[in-house]
Amino acid sequence: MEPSEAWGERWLNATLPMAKRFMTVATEKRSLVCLAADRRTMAELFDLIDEVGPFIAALKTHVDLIDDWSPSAWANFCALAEKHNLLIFEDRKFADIGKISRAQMAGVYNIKAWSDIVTAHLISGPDIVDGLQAAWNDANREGGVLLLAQMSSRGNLLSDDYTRSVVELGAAHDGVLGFIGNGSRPNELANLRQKVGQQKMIWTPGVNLEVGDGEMGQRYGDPYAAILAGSDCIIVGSGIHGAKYPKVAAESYAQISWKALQDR
Ligand code: 6AU
Repeated sequence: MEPSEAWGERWLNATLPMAKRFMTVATEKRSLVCLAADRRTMAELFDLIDEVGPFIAALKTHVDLIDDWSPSAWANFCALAEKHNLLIFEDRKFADIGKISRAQMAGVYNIKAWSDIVTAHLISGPDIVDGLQAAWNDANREGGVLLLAQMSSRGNLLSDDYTRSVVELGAAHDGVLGFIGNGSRPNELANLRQKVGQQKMIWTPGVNLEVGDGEMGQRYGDPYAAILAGSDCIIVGSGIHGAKYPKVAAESYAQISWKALQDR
């Protein structure tokens, strides 16, 4: 199947190259799953990717929680991601002013050199997106920013008014790939899709086949319902890496996500 057929309006309206790249990979792999690869050591990370790589479209990292991180190990990680045809999404949740966020894309981790996507809060205003895009530009790379419009954790401070402002500013910005929308509440996600319109993507954490409360205030909703409500990518962590058989779990999340895209 061609991505234009699988994605319909989303494909036609997308302007950022990274949006089309994601939709192409997701179509090739028949999976709208981004693995939240929250592993503490490089060895665990490599094992996990080797096991579930064929069933996912993107890898979400928190580069700063790995105990034995090194530039050479990370180069191997990037090569493994490429081998499995995976986008690399660093969930850094940038929040500072534009020029500092640009500088934070460099430093020890040098995120600008290997990330395809990063997350940012819009609390400091829209220049943060320009700062992040400038950093990718410095590295001669293309990237896309996902703005946190909602969060999955209980008691978070992202009010409806705040969400509306993030969507208004973000929808008009070329450097924005889309928004993080809360998967634990499919009705909130449907409202978000209405506000966002058809052009930008919505990526969704807080999903698990076992819906309900997770650890430390995390909440989970149903992955199929999230995509029907307008999400374009389910971000799954514990549902895959915490399963007894991660490969089997990844395969079922992939199948469910692909079916949901056909059904919506
Ligand atoms: O499936 P889990 O609960 O094991 O993992 C969820 C992953 C984690 C969080 O950092 C992330 O999703 N996340 C995010 C983002 C931006 O991805 C936003 C949010 O509101 N909630 C959330 O859990 O790696």
